[in-house]
Amino acid sequence: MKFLPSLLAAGVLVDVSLAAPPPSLAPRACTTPKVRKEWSKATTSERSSYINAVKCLTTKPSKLGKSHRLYDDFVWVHATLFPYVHNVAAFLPWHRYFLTLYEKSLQQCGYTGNLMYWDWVADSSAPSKAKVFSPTTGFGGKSNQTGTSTEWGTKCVLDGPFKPPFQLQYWNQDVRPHCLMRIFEPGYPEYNITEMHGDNYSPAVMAQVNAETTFNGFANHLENGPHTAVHSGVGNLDGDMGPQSSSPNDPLFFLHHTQVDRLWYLWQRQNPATRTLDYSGYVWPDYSDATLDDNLQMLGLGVNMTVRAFMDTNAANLCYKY
Ligand SMILES: *[C@@H]1O[C@H](CO)[C@@H](O)[C@H](O)[C@H]1NC(C)=O
Ligand SMILES: *[C@@H]1O[C@H](CO)[C@@H](O)[C@H](O)[C@H]1NC(C)=O
Ligand SMILES: *[C@@H]1O[C@H](CO)[C@@H](O)[C@H](O)[C@H]1NC(C)=O
Ligand SMILES: [Cu+2]
Repeated sequence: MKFLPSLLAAGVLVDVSLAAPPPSLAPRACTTPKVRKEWSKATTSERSSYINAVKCLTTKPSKLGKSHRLYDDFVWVHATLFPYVHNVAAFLPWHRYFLTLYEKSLQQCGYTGNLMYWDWVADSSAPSKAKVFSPTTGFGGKSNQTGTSTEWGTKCVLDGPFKPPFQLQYWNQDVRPHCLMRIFEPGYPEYNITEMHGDNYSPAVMAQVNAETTFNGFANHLENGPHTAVHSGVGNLDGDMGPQSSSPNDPLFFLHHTQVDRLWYLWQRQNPATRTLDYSGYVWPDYSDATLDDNLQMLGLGVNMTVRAFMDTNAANLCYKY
C-alpha cells in the first residue's frame, strides 16, 4: 500500500501495464521483407560474398561444443534429426527454420545479402548446364569420375570454390572426412531417365505438384517428387547430395532447399487466406496427427520453436519474400 503511489508517481506501473513492451521485446512488423534471389540473377559480388561466407563457416568453431567446425553443425543436426523431419509433416517448416539459421550464420561470417535459391524447374531441360555449376561464378561442377561405390571418397569436385582442400567431415552420422562428391545422373534415354532426372522437376511436373489443394498433398508430392529427384540427380547414390542424411555437406543443398521453400511460399500465396496456416500430416516417431503447435527442435543450433512460427514468411520473425 505504501509503495504503490510512489511507483505510480515514477510512472513504473503505467509503463508495465498500459504501454507497449520495451522496444527490444516488441514484435516488429514486417514492413520491408528481405528478397531472396535466384543465384543466376545475383551480381558477381553478391555471389562471391555468399561463397566466401560458406568457406568462412568452415573456419569457425562448432556452436554445439563439438570438435567439428560450425559448417559441420548443420550437417550433423540434419543427419541426427533426419527421420524427424523427412517424410513427415515437419519437412517444410523444419527446413524453413534450418535455412534461417544458416542464413544468420552466413551473415555473421560477413555475408551482407539474403539466402539465394537455384530454380531447378527453369533449368530442368539441361540441369548440368545450370549457372550454379559454373566453376567461376557458381559452386563448381561434377566429380572427376563416376563409378561404383567401392571408389567412395576418390570422386571429387576438382573445380570451383569447393575443390580440395575444402573437406567434409560426415557421411550420414559417421565421421568420414572426404572431398565434395557430385555424381551427376548421366541419364539413360532407353529407360526414359533424363540427365540428372530433369524430367522429374520439369514445369509440367511442378504444375501437377502445384495443383495439390491440401498441405499434406502438396508437401508429400514436392518432397517425394522434385525434391528427391534433384538430390539424386546431383548426388546419385554416393555423392554428397544423394539420398544421404548428410546432404548439407554440399553447399548447394542450401540453394536447393531455398527453392523448395520458395515453391511452398508460392503455393501458399495462391490462396493466402486458407493456405498460410494449412498444416497436416504425421509426426515422427508416433505417427500422431501433426498440429501447428508441434515442436521443431534444432539440437542447440537454435531453440525449440513451434511449427506455427514458420508458416508465414511475412511474419516479423521471418520477413522475407521471393
Ligand atoms: C579424382 O580426384 C581425386 C582427388 O584429387 C584423386 O584421388 C583421383 O585419383 C582422381 N580420379 C581420377 C580418375 O582422376
Ligand atoms: C518411354 O517413354 C515413351 C513415351 O512416353 C514410351 O512410349 C516408352 O514406352 C517409354 N519407355 C520405357 C522403357 O519406359
Ligand atoms: C526441445 O525439444 C526436444 C524434443 O521435443 C526436447 O527433448 C527438449 O527437452 C526441448 N528443449 C527445451 C529446452 O525445451
Ligand atoms: Cu533435409
